[in-house]
Amino acid sequence: MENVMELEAQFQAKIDRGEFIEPKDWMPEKYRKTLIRQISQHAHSEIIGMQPEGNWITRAPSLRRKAILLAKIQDEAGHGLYLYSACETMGISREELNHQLHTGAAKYSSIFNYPTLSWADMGAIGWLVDGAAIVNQVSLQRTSYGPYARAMVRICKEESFHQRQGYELLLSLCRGTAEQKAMAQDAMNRWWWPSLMMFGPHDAESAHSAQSMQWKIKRESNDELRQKFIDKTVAQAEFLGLTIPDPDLKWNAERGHYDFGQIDWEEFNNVIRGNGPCNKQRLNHHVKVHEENVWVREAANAYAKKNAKKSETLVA
Ligand code: BYC
Repeated sequence: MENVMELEAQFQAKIDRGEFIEPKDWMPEKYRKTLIRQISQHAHSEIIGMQPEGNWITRAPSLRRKAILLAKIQDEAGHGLYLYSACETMGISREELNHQLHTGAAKYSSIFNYPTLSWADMGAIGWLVDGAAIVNQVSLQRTSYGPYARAMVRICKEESFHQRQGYELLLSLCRGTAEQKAMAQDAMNRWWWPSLMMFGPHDAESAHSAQSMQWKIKRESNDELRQKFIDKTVAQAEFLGLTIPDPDLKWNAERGHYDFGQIDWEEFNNVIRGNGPCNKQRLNHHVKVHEENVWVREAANAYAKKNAKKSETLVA
């Protein structure tokens, strides 16, 4: 019988060879727990992330914009479902995952605790929030856990449409009246810094990074991904004619990257501890809808049971 240390060495060697870990493979308990934490946080983010945008469906300024926004929000629901399924392959139930969200044991992305105050926010979320999410998720396409990596491939294709629709929305506003342009700038001012916070704390402060990098759950660090996002977004802001609200943002030829100002980590910590502007509203809404829709889950379970019985009878 192989001992745990041997199994762990084989597991790490497999990861080092660049192979995927699949649900039935042996894995260290901490690898399983880390992935449940990260994938469920990711899934909850997709689902909670529908709320700030859902707020604007009835107020979209045209049928075209409404159709695009609806399609995007439906995509987020789909992303949540792929991710919950990937998470369930690690031996945890959907019920337990929801329980963890409702009791605060599981987090969701800090970004969704900010309010959406104007129509331009739909553009800023698509461009900046989905833009930041793509940078992170492209990297996760090569994460070591097979079901998570494969979910990311599909999600990234849809996210790139989301990012473009947000950019196109803002471009229309920026080419419109002075008031529309000001609305776009106001959205940029409010969403820029929270978007940078999506990548998590600095590497030196990141509790999980070292282990997650060794297991190739994370392929690039929080700071590397944040820098990538900034570097590719500055020119896009310039094309829109919008000013990034950071007086310290400056090209550094020596580094080949943009330097940027201090992130307000106190604000970030406050938001992830549950005290951001909309934390309570977001969670209460999720709990309320979850309770109201208990009949849907009961009906789906009854239907599945009936079908299972039918196929049992057919086999017999
Ligand atoms: N917000 O050691 P660290 C979307 C927590 S949704 C909240 O660096 P890790 C979209 C972290 O959990 C996209 N919490 O952690 C949907 C940890 O807390 P605990 C969502 C954060 O995991 C709708 C502690 O801080 N994307 O695209 O190694 C509409 C220490 O951090 C945050 C994902 O979820 C945060 N921003 O790295 C539009 C991507 N950052 O559990 C768009 C998947 C950190 O120890 N996740 N924390 O108490 C990841 O890539 C990684 O989990 C992170 C953090 C880079 C976020």
